[in-house]
Amino acid sequence: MERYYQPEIECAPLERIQEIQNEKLVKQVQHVWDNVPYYRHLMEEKGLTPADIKSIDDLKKLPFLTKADLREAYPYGLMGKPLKDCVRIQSTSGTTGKRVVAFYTQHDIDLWEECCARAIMAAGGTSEDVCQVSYGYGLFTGGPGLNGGSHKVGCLTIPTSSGNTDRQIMFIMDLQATILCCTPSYAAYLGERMKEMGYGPDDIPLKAGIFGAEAWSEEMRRDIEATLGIKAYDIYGLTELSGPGVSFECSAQSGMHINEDHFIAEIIDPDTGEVLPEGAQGELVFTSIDKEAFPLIRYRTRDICTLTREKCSCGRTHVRMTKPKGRTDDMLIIRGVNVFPSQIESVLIKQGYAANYQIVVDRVNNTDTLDVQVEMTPEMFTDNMGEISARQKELVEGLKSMLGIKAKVSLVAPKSIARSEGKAVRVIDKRKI
Ligand code: DLL
Repeated sequence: MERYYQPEIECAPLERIQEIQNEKLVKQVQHVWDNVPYYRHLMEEKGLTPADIKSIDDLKKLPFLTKADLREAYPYGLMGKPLKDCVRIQSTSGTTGKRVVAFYTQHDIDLWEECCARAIMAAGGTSEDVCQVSYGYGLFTGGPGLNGGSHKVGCLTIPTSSGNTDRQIMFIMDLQATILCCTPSYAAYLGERMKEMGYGPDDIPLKAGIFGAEAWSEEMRRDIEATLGIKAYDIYGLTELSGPGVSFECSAQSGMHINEDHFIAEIIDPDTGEVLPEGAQGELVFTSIDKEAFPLIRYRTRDICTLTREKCSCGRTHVRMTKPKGRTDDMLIIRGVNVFPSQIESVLIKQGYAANYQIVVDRVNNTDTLDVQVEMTPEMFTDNMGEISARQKELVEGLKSMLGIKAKVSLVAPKSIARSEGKAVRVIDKRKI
């Protein structure tokens, strides 16, 4: 049986959703014009005033916001409310530049937690469930977001945060946790550790996992589902817009429903900025139409995906996005060819490896090199060089046919690649261009 947190809005007819979006967009543009001089200036540069925005059809007239704007306006330049009305910040790790700091009023936090509650109920969660939140707590949005959602659903919440894997497993087993929330790479690691401890899928009380914050393949999903004996649901989000729960999967496990009463999604051509039709692949752009403290209009996420309004078997009507294929900025260009780490991962998993790998890109004598280091599973581990080189050859061929370019493959011993408790670091690009 499909469960909904707010069925009247999650299953509303498209006309109703558009009505809500029209109304909220007009209000939001006025709010930003009145309170965010940075964005007002961008509108003025285009000769726009709030009177030009009458409905979602006018959205495309508005200027984009990018990560560069967030950096320029850091820390307070995009705030829509005075400090006295804000109650929290969350922040990204800042590994690719200055951190993003997002602000929240209590209203913003309530809406964010409702989005996470929708995701938990879509994964089958009820107040009978024991929900272990193993995303990091603190500045990262994963822990606080799912924690709040879990409370709203009424689950017994175990706020383990990330790390201390054996303690995580102890809580899952002792408290009979039924829902696990963490990154997919950490879920795979927990599964690996539980297997080593002798727990099979039938011994593990979990029934569902809500995994996101990084790209993961369908093959990895099947692997995690088999090891933990669960149904694994994807969840997407970004700090700039609130955190997890911008979109989430339902029982159909076929794309993530975007919470369209809070966020308007567009797909654009990343090179020209042109809005693309439904079904086309491009960069995902969001306008937050409900946020007070950090209202972003036409924010370019750099995530690449497609949108569909095809009817979903779960009964929800909100538009679905595909799993992000990668980011415009984690797309590697190797010898002129666009390569996404997710493509490499799907070849590895198809050939029986776990998702323990690292991609090292370098430039030697002006030529790009691609070195894929992947762990053998304990079952395939051997010191028979003939066997290893046959496996390597098979991988080189699989990668060549997926990517169109040749990669060097190094098979390494089980457990030699560092595990991650949060987002996994998959790519090391040593090129200095
Ligand atoms: O990762 C929020 C989050 C926490 C989402 C927990 C889901 C679960 P940031 O650290 O700001 O926020 O990173 C946002 O992570 O633009 C995507 O590139 C990537 N990302 C997030 N969810 C997914 C997903 C959180 N399900 C950036 N699949 C986004 C692929 C994802 N990529």
